[in-house]
Amino acid sequence: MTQVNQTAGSVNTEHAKLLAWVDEVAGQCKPESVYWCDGSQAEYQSMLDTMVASGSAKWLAKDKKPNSVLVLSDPADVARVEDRTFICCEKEEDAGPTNHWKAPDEMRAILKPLFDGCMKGRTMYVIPFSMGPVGSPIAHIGVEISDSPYVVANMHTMTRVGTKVLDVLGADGEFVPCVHSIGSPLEPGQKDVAWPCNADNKYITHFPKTKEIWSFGSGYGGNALLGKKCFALRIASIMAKEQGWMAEHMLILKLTSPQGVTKYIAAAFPSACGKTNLAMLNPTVPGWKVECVGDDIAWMKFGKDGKLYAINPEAGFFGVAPGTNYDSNPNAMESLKENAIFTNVGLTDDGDIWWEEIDGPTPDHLIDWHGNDWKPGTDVKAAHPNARFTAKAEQCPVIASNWEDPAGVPIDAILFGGRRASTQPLAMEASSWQHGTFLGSTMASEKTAAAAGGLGELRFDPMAMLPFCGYHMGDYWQHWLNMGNTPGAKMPKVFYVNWFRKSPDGKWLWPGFGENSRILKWVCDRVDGKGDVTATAIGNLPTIDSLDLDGLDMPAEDLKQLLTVDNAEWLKVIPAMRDHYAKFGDKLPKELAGELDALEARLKA
Ligand code: SAT
Ligand code: MN
Repeated sequence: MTQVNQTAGSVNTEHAKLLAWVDEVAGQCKPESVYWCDGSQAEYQSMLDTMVASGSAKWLAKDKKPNSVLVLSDPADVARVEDRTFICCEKEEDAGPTNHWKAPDEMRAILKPLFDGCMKGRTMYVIPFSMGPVGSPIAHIGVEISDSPYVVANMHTMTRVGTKVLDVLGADGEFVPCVHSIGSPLEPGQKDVAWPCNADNKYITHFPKTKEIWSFGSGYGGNALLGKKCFALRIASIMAKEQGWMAEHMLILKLTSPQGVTKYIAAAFPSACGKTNLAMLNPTVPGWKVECVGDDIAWMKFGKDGKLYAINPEAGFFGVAPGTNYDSNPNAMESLKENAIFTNVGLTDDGDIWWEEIDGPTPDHLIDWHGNDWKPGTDVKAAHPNARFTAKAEQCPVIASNWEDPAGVPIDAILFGGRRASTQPLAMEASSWQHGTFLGSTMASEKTAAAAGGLGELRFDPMAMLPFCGYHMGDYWQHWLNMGNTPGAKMPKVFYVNWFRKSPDGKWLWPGFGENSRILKWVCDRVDGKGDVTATAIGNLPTIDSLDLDGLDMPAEDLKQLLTVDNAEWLKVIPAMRDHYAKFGDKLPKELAGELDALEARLKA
C-alpha cells in the first residue's frame, strides 16, 4: 500500500493511475501541500475550523444552529454560470444546440496557463467520493481535487467521501477525475480574502471522451461541488447513454398506502417549481405516507425484472434557502437544524440564520449576505435569492429507511411538470413510453406572466435537463426512446402535472403542497390499473370522481377548470413546440416529430 503523504489522517491506496494523476495535477497547480481526505467526522470538523480561522466562515450560535456555519460568498460568485459551462467533445454537433461547446484541444490550451500555479500558497485536497451508496452497482466513483476547504466540507455532506471509497476503488477501479480550483493563488505573505475566487476567469468544463471535469474560478455550488451537476448529470448522462442507463434531474419519493403498498415515483421539474418541497411532502390524504429518497438527481439502471431501479447519487441536500419555511417544507427545516452549512443567508443578532419568507417575524436588525447592516424595509434582500443550505439527507425526518439500498428502488412512475398558469391541466397520463418521452421533451414553464386568461411566453426545459444534458438533446431523446425499446423493459408510467394553474383573475386554482398527495394517490391507482380517466386530445386526465378530494374544501368550478382541456388554446401552443423542436434539426427523433403531428391532428379533430 502506498501511504500517501499528508498533514493529517491516514489514507492508503495502490491505485497507480490515481496516484500518478494526483502527482501530475499537483505538479501543474503547485500547491503548498497535498491532503488526502479520509472522510472522517474529525476531518469535517477541521474543515469548518479552517474556514472559521481564515475568516471565510462564522460559527452560528450553538443554541440556534448547533455545529453550523455561515459563509458569505463574493458577490461575483453566487450561482452556476451557464455561459461559462462547456462541453468539450470533438465535434460541435455532438454537444448540440443546448450546450456551449469548445474543441478539447482549444479548451485544454485555455486551461493550461490558468491552472499553472493556481494553487500556490494553498492546500490541494484530494477527495475520493462515491455518487451513490458505496459499492452499489448503480453508483460511480469520482475523485475531486480542490483547493477549497468549503468544497471539502460540502462534499462531505453531499457525497460519500474518503477511505471507504478508495477501498472500493482498489488498485484499478474506474473513477471520474474532477479538478477544481478557485483560481486564486496566494503569494508568500499575501493575506487571503474571505471568499477567494477568480471573478474574471470562470470555466466549468467537461470532456466527454475522457470523462474528465475541469472547473476554474468559482467556489460556488454546482460550479465547484463537481459531483453534483457536472458529474451526476452532465458526465453521467453521457455514461448512461453509452452504457444503457439513465442519469436524470429527478427527485425520488416513496409512497406508502394505508394498506402498506409501496410505490416509487421519480419527478422532473424546471427550477422554481418546488421540487425539494415535493420530495419531502407531508401528505394530506389520511393514512398515506411520503418518504424522501432524493430531492434532485436519480440514476436508474435496469434490474433483472426489466424495471428501472433508482438510487439518489447524493448524500445531502443543497437546497435553496429563501422561501423555505415550516409551511412550504417543514422536513427541510428540520433537516437543517444542525450540522449545516449556510451560504449567502442573513445573520440575526442572536447568531441564527434568516432569509426571506422564513418563519416568524422579521427581525429588527440583521447582517445581510453582503455583510451589511439590514433592517426591514431595506431595498436589498437579506439573503441572496440563490442562497443555500447544505444538510445531510440522514437528518431529514422523512428520509426513507431504504434510501441507501445499494440495489436502488424500483420506479413505478415518472412525473414531469412545469409552472403553467393556463392551458396545462392539473394532471394527465401519457399513453405510452414514447408519448411520455414526448411530454418530457416539450416540458415548459411560463417565462412571463400570462395576460388575463392568455398564454405566457414558454421556456422549454426538456426533462428539466436543459443546462445538464452533456450531449446533443436530440440524441438524448433518442436514448429515452431506446430505453423503452430495450427487450424485456418494464418502463414506468409517465404523467404530467401542473400545480400552478390560475383562474382568469389570477388566483391559484390548486392549493399545492401537501394536497399534491391527492394527485400522487391517483398516479398510484393508475400504476395499478385502477382509477378512471377521461380521454382527451392531449392524454388521459383524471375524472373528478377518481381523485380523492375528501376534506378538500374547494369550489367545484375550480376543479372543473383544473381538469379542462381547451383544444383551441392548445392549438396556440403547437407553433411554439414546433419552433422548439426545430432547434434540434435532423437529430430530432422521428417518433417525437410524429407525436407532435398526431397531437395537432387530435386537437383539430
Ligand atoms: O448550484 S447547484 O448546481 O448545485 C444548484 C443549481 O443551481 O441547480
Ligand atoms: Mn437541480
